[in-house]
Amino acid sequence: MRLPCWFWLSSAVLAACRAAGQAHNLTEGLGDASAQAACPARLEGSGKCEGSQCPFQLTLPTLTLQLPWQLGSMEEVLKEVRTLKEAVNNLKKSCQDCKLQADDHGAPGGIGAGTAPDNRVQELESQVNKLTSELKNAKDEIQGLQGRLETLHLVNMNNIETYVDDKVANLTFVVNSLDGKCSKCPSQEYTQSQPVQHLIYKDCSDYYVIGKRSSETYRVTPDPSHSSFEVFCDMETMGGGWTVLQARLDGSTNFTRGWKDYKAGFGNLDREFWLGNDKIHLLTKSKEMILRIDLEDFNGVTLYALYDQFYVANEFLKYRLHIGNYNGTAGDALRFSKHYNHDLKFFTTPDRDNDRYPSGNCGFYYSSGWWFDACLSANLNGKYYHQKYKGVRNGIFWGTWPGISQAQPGGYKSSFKKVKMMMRPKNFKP
Ligand SMILES: [Ca+2]
Repeated sequence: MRLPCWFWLSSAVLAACRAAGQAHNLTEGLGDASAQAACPARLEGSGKCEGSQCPFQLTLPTLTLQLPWQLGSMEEVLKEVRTLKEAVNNLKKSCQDCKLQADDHGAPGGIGAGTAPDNRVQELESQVNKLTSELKNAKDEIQGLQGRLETLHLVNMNNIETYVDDKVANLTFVVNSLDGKCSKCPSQEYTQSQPVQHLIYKDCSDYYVIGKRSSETYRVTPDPSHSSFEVFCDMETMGGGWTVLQARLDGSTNFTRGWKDYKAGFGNLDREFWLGNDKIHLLTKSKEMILRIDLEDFNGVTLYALYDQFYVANEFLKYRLHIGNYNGTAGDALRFSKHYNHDLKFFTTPDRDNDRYPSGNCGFYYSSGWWFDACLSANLNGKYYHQKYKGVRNGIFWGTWPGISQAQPGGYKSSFKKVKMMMRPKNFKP
């Protein structure tokens, strides 16, 4: 049994005092003072009290104890012991956790964590088995390929060549025999005699190339970025393949029109018409064209003019005319003289003055749209007169026509029965 500290101390002090008291008795005569000095610890009553229940007060002197030096290292050892104890406790706890987990995992038919790992393991096992089997197959295949490769190594290149030659010879024979059998096929005869079909017909010459020989309307697409349109094709004159841009024959169509009409075109393609400046531009832009003009007067005289170049610019450039060298029988009225030259002139209509005549509009005076200079030596869009006429020369006019220059200023002016303007690619060979 462990006693409280104060009890141990008081006992020791009392024992010490008893020893001092005995010594005091041996040395009587020293008095109270010496007795007090011999035992510095005193036990005396504490304050006022009654009876025998008075508490005592113990006064102790200063006490110095000499302890062995090993006590210092004791503290270190105790610290280490405490650390070890903590470590042991932690290990114990870990072991308990392990045990609990092991119990959980071992529980058969449990839910949650108990079944999933089991299935997962099975799944992994089956995957491993599958992979093993695949690996084995691949190995077998590799072995097989290696075997074939070795065999191929043994094959001589000459043998391969011979083999290929044999096959080619066989194929050639088969093809030749098939060719012989098919030589009378009607479809092949057709494809051999027919030229390659055009996907786009830019002008009448393309229709001529595919065998069209009838003079009538066809649809052409000179520029795929613009819509296609109908034109009249002359497949007879000088070999055919002509795209007609203007025709006069009976006066059924009025040619006294404004800019918009000349731009878009007007009239009837089977009779009298102006194809339209935009279309003429596209046609002359798509290929290098030549221009042919056919004229017939009321006396039945037919003449022609041929220009080895023909181009009409776009609307922005006012449909400017470009013609090449002349050839023919009707005379070069378009390039009559230095002062009367329609080449490189802009298009003028009664409502749009682009001519070189400063005092007025040639289109207005001569009742038509044309590439007027200042003003004209030719105008194939003039009014249609069924016979000779007087007054302003606003009829169809070709300045180099035989005898036309002999007409008196106030006299009758000759007219034309038929006019046709048409173009064809320069390199076209009918
Ligand atoms: Ca003018």
